[in-house]
Amino acid sequence: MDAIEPATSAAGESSRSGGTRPPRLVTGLLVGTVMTFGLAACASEVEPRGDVISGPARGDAIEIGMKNSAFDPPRLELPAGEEVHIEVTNQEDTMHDFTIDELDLSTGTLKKGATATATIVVPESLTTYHCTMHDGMEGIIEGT
Ligand SMILES: [Cu+2]
Repeated sequence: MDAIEPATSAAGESSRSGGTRPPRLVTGLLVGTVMTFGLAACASEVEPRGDVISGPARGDAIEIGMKNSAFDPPRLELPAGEEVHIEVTNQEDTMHDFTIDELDLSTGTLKKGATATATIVVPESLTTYHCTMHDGMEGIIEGT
C-alpha cells in the first residue's frame, strides 16, 4: 500500500505536461490483473474431497467416462436414498475432475487414464456433477 502512493504521485507530476491517461487508474488495473491470475492458478489443480478413493471401485459401480470434454453418460437415473459407487475414468489427454458441489465431493484432477471412485447417497432432488476446469462439462443425477 505505502509503496504505491509515492510512485503514483511522481508519475502524475511527470505526465502532467503530456496530458495522457491518469496513472492512478493504470496502477489499479495492474493490481487487479495480478490478483485474477493468482486465483486462476489456484483453481486449476483440484484436490480430492468427500468420499472418494483413487482407482476403480471394489464392487459394483456406475461407470462414467470423460472424453471430448464431456461426461459419458451425461445423465444418470439412480435410486434415491441408496448408496452407490461412481467410477470415473478420464479417457483423453485433457485433465478433468468430477465434482458434485451439493455433496462437497470431488475426485480431484484426473490425468489421462486415471480412475477414481466416488461413493454417494443418491439425493432425491436433481444433482449436477461437473468438471471445474471446463465450463459446460456437466451432467445430472436424477434420484428416482
Ligand atoms: Cu474437464
